[in-house]
Amino acid sequence: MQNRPKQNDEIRTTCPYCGVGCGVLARKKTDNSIVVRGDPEHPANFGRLCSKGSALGETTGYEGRLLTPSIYGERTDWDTALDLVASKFSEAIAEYGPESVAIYAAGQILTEDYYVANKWMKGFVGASNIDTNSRLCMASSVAGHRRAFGTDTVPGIYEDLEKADLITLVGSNLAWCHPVLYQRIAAAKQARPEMKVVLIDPRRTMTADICDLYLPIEPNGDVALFNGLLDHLSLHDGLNADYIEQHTSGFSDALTSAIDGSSPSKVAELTGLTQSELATFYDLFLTTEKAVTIYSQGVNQSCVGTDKVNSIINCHLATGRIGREGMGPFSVTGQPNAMGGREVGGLANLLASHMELEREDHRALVSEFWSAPNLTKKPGLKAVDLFKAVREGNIKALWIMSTNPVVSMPEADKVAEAIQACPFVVVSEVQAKTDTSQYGHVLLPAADWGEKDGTVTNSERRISRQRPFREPMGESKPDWWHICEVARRMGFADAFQYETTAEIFAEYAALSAYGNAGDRDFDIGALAGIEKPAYDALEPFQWPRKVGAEPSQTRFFANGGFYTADRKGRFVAVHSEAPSDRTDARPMLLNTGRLRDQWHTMTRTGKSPRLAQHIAEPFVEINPKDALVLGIREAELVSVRSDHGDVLLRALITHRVKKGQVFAPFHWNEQYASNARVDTLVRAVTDPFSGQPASKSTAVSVHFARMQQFAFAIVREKPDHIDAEYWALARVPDGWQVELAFETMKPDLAHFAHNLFGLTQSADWLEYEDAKSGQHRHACFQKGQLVGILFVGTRPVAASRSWAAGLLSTCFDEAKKRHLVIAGRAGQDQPDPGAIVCSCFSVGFNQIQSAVVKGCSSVKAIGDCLNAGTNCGSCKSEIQQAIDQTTREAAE
Ligand SMILES: Nc1nc2c(c(=O)[nH]1)N[C@H]1C(S)=C(S)[C@@H](COP(=O)(O)OP(=O)(O)OC[C@H]3O[C@@H](n4cnc5c(=O)[nH]c(N)nc54)[C@H](O)[C@@H]3O)O[C@H]1N2
Ligand SMILES: Nc1nc2c(c(=O)[nH]1)N[C@H]1C(S)=C(S)[C@@H](COP(=O)(O)OP(=O)(O)OC[C@H]3O[C@@H](n4cnc5c(=O)[nH]c(N)nc54)[C@H](O)[C@@H]3O)O[C@H]1N2
Ligand code: SF4
Ligand SMILES: [Mo]
Repeated sequence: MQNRPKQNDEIRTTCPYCGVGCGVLARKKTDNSIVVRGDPEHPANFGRLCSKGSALGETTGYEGRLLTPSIYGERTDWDTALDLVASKFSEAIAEYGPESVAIYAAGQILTEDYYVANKWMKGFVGASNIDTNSRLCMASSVAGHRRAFGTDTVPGIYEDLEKADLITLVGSNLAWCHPVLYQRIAAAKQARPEMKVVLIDPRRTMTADICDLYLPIEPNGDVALFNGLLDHLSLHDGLNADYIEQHTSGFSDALTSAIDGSSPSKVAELTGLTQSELATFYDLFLTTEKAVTIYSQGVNQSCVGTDKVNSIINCHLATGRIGREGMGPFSVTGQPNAMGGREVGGLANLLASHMELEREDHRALVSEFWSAPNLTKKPGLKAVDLFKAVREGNIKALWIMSTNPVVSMPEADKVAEAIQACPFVVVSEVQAKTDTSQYGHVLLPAADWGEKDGTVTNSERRISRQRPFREPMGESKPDWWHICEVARRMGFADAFQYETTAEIFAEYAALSAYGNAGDRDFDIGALAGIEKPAYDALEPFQWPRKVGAEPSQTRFFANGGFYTADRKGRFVAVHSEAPSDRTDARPMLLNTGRLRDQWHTMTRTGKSPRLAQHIAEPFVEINPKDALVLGIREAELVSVRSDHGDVLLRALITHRVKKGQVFAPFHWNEQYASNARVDTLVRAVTDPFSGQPASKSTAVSVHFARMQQFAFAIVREKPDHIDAEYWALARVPDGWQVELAFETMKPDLAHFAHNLFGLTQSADWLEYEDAKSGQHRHACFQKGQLVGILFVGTRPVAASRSWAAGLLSTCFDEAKKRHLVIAGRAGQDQPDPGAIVCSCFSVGFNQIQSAVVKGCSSVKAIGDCLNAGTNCGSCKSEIQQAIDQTTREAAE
């Protein structure tokens, strides 16, 4: 009885965020709020949770939820909405053919949702226009795996990360993006300090904290780096000739191609690394048998993403370091169910259960199994092409499910235009207003995490249950139900008669074993026909799990057995050059990615005050040398422009990025900032094999954005409309924080404050002005509470944000107190904790610095003294950095 579905009053479920797939114990309290903790028995996390997982309780409330279906903005009932969707899709198919409709979904729906969506589109609509945000995420890994292994499979398991003697992280900010895996590696390294960690990333991220060697590679220098490694292995007797001979094909072509492009000087040029840095890394890899190479979006999101993947896999095949304990290439998946999506064939070029769309025998099997009259025969449109087709008017009905493409797709303004131009758009969402849902003609409310029921697969092929712990809010229904109801109304009732997700899973498991004589690795036939009680009690397990098999750890390819026609693994000859679009007019390269405490387009994490504390504003990292040339000072605003759009961001001047490069997170959307959708800049150039966009390298120019006034406000109510050239909103306890800037002096600040605070009743207003410095303050109180406070100056406002946010919970019955707030130096009587480092205990940089000065010189000592880093531990590397910085500054 390891993983009971319930533990007293706690429900065992799985985190809805990243692909680590941590087990969560969730409990609903009598006031309906949710308390979570890590599941000590879940094999992904053994009780750990990161900052996002720990804050789940703050994000599951009613606020902002989509609660009822609507048509053209008018509330309606389910039957009317579903009838309309079914008839519009049917009409489009009848008039323009099955390829005139499409669905764009996400790795955040559950396997059961994914399975029926895929069955509906590929089996019954009869086209393959179902693509998902996995195209922006894992497609290059999928393509690279399929080229090398003949199947899309991650060969290793998490334990390998702990057992390895060398971990190489390529284009992965594991500390922030897969924090629990990072913590598992950190713990293993602490126990075995001889374990070495290498980071390969153009930008020095927090992940560097754990590393013995950091290689600041040139963007897209990865293929050259790994080609150089293959050459080095062959020159220094590092090959596993037996493995190459017995289990692989194509070695000599791959080596020739590697040698052609990788003279030492060429590698140094393309990677931007010194000969000595290269030699150190190459020798480490050469001499360390137990080597794991973890890679993520710095590899996948590139116009040479698939080649990058294969350049890494080539080195593992050449050394036979694959599928054995502590060894292997390891693509870490982003989303909670990116893997499940791949398994059900949730991309436009895949069929279900690792069957291939191109193979007639596979199509015949699926068609027979589904009794599908109309099985698709050819691949459909991949995400970027799909939205192009929408824009060109070729898609007449589009269904967007669980993704926010107006924020996350490259050339996002064109995507917005496309959706607006589409004759019929359905959006299945949990939030009432997103940048995408605002263009939906029909909105279908979806059950959210904690309400929905099904399975997800994590990065190590482990299938875990997401279990509900409360009823769906309002009239929301799970996504699989949306699809099945539409399918039934389109005349496919027999194939979509499911009452529960258990029935869907049982069918899916049966399909995985159907006609599978061992030529498909994805086989969970042991669960075919599973009944609901057993499904409800299902423990996390790794696939494959064939009929008769017990759950066990599984690895692939240690002894060959690939899924190619000759069962051999394939080396792929890859070439090193990656074209850049930099020009004189757009001389800098924009890199994009993630922050520790935000998730994607912020629709969930944006609700959490605790998470917003970490970084509350959209920003762009600029190297100090570039900032100097561009005349940009810290905290000023900059306009970042590409050939596709422009955004306005706060400048963060830092050595983390190299000269000529800038980095911006892609999280902010129109709900949280005036103009910070970074994907409006990103070019829609894709990898030729995977169709994955190159989201990490767009040529841009950066310009100082002159502002005459800057402001900062704390308000109790979310402002409806903000009349400022720049604004960014962040959640604080009991209200909102607003950063503002104006191109021209606001003539009437009192009026502006009135609008911002959204005040309708009489209240007590206070004003302060220092004409000499140009500083103004406006505060408004009602019934002894602050309604809002606005600080204005001609330079970025230096008031302590956490002090100001705390004013919302301060009692202002005394007039003196009110006057002090408006006239005193902001936060003068309070120590300013500084930028928040530990979100769990709200501990700031300044507090850590003063503890260091008082003698706390280790992360543990800081934890003992301030509690920082002692809950989820996601901030440990930042604490270490604060210690290092303080110690360095003291020595200078
Ligand atoms: N906190 C948080 N965690 C998340 C998510 C989130 O939104 N927030 N999202 C989840 C999802 S869906 C995903 S896909 C993962 C992504 O996880 P990661 O891939 O780790 O995250 P990114 O920040 O997108 O990119 C990783 C790194 O690639 C580097 N990079 C850019 N160009 C190159 C290059 O040419 N070569 C190399 N070697 N590196 C390069 C970037 O500088 C960046 O630091 O995170 C998951 N986890
Ligand atoms: N520039 C740049 N762009 C990127 C990336 C990058 O690194 N750089 N990374 C890319 C990657 S790897 C990814 S994965 C994407 C992520 O991009 P998106 O998928 O667009 O991001 P999310 O914010 O996760 O969007 C999920 C949406 O579904 C809703 N939702 C949540 N749960 C459910 C549910 O159960 N059912 C339904 N129907 N709706 C739900 C949420 O409210 C939200 O609006 O972004 C990509 N875009
Ligand atoms: S590492 Fe964090 S975000 Fe990822 S699954 Fe675990 S708790 Fe969730
Ligand atoms: Mo992703």
